[in-house]
Amino acid sequence: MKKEDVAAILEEIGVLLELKGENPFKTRAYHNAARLVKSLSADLVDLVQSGEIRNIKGIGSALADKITELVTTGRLEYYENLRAEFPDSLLELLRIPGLGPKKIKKLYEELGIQSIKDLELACRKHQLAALEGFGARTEQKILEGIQFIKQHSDRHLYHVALAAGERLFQHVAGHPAVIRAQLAGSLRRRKETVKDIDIVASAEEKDRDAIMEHFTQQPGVQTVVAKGSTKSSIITEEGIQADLRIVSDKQFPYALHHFTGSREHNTAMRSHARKLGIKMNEYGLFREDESLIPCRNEEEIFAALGMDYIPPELREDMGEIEAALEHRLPKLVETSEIRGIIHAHTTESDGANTLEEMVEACRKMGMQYLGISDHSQSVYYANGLSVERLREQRRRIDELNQKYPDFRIFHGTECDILSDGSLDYPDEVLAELDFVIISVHQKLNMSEQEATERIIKAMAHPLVTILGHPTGRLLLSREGYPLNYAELFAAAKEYNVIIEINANPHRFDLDWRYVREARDQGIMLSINPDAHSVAGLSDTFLGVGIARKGWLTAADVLNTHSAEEVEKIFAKKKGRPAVS
Ligand code: DGT
Ligand code: CA
Ligand code: ZN
Repeated sequence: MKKEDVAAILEEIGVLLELKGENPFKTRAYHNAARLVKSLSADLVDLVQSGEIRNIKGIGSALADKITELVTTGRLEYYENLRAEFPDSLLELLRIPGLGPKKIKKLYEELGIQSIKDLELACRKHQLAALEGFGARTEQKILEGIQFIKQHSDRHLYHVALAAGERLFQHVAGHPAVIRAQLAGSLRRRKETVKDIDIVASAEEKDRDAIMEHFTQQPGVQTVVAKGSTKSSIITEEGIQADLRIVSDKQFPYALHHFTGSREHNTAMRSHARKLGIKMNEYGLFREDESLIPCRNEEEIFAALGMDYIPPELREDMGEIEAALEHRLPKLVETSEIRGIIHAHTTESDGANTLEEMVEACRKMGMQYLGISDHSQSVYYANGLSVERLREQRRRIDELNQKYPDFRIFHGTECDILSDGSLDYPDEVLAELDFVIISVHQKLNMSEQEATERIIKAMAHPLVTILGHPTGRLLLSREGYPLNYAELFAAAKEYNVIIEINANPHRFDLDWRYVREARDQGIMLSINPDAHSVAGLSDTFLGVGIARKGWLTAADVLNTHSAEEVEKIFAKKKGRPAVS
């Protein structure tokens, strides 16, 4: 059993105990253990076999027993018994924004609500309004939440689809008769969410059935939806549909371009081609006499239409065709250009790894610097740092900076924007830090005007360096608060505030559709993982995809700059010269 699976079960036990109304210490122990297990760098099986699992801080002996049972037998009786106490569909309710175990318990016990369907009906009959702690407004919010879930239930987060897509792609590409293969569709365009996985491959006609057999019979296939010699569809064990299309090798570039999309890009490409007297479709580029314009790869397709190569991320019909014709596409930022990581949490607040572990991991990744930003004092549920603890952290960071002259740790904070737009530490404390990220975590329920005013007021504070996750959205589960982007960007420009592209795949916030506008206004962006563990640091690279979709070059991104340059940018904001 993988540590992710163990962690998921521990997490679920925590929730089930909350549904039972167990005491908060007990439930929290499970949630904490789940986080700990997920972030373990050592192999869980080794830890269990050596008994070392018992020495890990935060895992008591009862928990160690349960983890051992899970890892060695693949089952846990305690968990199975707990699950049996509630209907399976009850846990679905957790996906609705604003509904935690406490509220669900009440709905279940007092109204007998067991599923999303029950809940929707109860809201429509206004049965919730009568319950203590609920009201007409809650009913409305819940209905909106259900609507949101329905709209998004057929989509998947990018990183989940990518993991499945990579595995399927490798499997297909590994077949000896496959000539070329590539991931296409929204995954290749690095969209923030993905409906289904598209793979395009080329092979001789005689080999296609065998390749399709290889595709549909592989391990980890839940259902075979369709099987033909040019197209097959399966559903993976993650519940994601994947389509494989096989074409001749001559056709491959055209098919790859077509199935990469987007639909809107394809339509615009076709109408441009038409102006040149060329017909374009998934089978080829054709002159007026129906003869094929031969292209060996996508580059040659664009060249045949008088365009520079358009990277897949830009194929959204947002001006890329005109730019490619006029040779003014940007040189998009690349993963290899990332030189440091900003926005990381440690065990001091709600991170799973210590400061030292985060630094060590960052150095191993070949980074030059790390910007630590734990939560601020009023975020009690994430163990936000008091002023004393923040200063103590500073001392430890200074020591580590001494120890590693070739690496730079910047000391910052993810400081809460309080409901009135003020910040969560006094000015003299903020002034001691190298950088200040500001974020909204509490009272997210705001109108566009309220949210915009609150954030702009906070950005106006002279010590603010970066605006964190600007809308607070959680992809596929929570819509962010609405913002007036024109006003937001004007303020960021005026107050010289960098805007974060939060690279956590649940957020990807700022949305790429606005990234380009921010850049055009002269605002710098920073690709930040918001890492809560060592593993989370590499989310930075997922964020590069979003930056690319936002047309960013390396120069537009804070953390492609050297440690010295970043120090200067931070110091300038504070109106004083860099120290070193
Ligand atoms: P999604 O929804 O995340 O799966 O997004 P895509 O872009 O992967 O969409 P999908 O899987 O329906 O189709 C893959 C690509 O194939 C799409 O981006 C463009 C192309 N395509 C599919 N159907 C059509 C169509 O009816 N017209 C055009 N022009 N292109 C299409
Ligand atoms: Ca797709
Ligand atoms: Zn945050």
